Amino acid sequence: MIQPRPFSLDIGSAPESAAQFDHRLERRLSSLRGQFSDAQAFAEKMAQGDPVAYEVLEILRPEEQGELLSGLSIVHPGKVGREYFMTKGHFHSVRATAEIYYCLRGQGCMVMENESGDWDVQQFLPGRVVYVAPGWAHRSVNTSPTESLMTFFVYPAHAGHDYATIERNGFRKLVVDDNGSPTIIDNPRWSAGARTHV
Ligand code: PAN
Ligand code: ZN
Repeated sequence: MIQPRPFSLDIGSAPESAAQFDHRLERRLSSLRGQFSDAQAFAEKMAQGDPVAYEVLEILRPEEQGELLSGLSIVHPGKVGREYFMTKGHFHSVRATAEIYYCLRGQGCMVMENESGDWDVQQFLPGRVVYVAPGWAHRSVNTSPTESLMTFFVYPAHAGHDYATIERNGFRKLVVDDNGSPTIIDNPRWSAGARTHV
C-alpha cells in the first residue's frame, strides 16, 4: 500500500518536469479510430504513420475514496480532416465525481455533455481553470495549429473511467476548423436512442 504522504509538484516548467511523474501514457491516433467524422481523412493520416495524438503523465495514488489523482494531459497539434486532435473522452464510472483542469499552455477547449441532454464547451487558455461537473463526460481538443495543449487535471481517485459510452456514439458536438476558426457543429454520428446508462 502507498502510504498517504504530502508531496509537491512543479508544473509551470513542464515538460522539463516530466521525471516527477510516475507513469506516462501515450495515445496514438489509432486509439481514436471511429471517433473522427471523416473516415477517409483518418485512413490517409494513418497511412502516413500513426502519430501520437496525446500523452498523459500521471501521479499514481491508490484508487480509493479520499485520494486525488492528478497529472498532465498533453494533446499535440494536428487535424483529421477538419477535426482537431483530441482525447478519447470519457464519463467517470462513478458519475458523482467532478474534475478540475488547469490550462498551462496552448489553446483549445473542453467538450462536455451529460446524460440529461445538456452539452457545454469551455475554452482553454493558459491560466484558465475548467470545472467538469459531476456526471459530465469530457474531451480535450487542441485547436492550435502549432502548439501542444497542456493541462493539469485532478479528480477523485475512486472515479474510474467509462470510455465505452463515448466510443459508441462520440460526443453530441464536434469542434472543427472552419477557415482557421474553431467552430462547434453537431456530430452527425450521435444518436440519443443509442445512448444507454451504465
Ligand atoms: C484525465 C484524462 C486525460 C486523457 O486524466 O484521462 O486527459 O483523456 P482520456 O482519458 O479521455 O483519454 C481525466 O479526465 N481523468 O479522469
Ligand atoms: Zn476525467
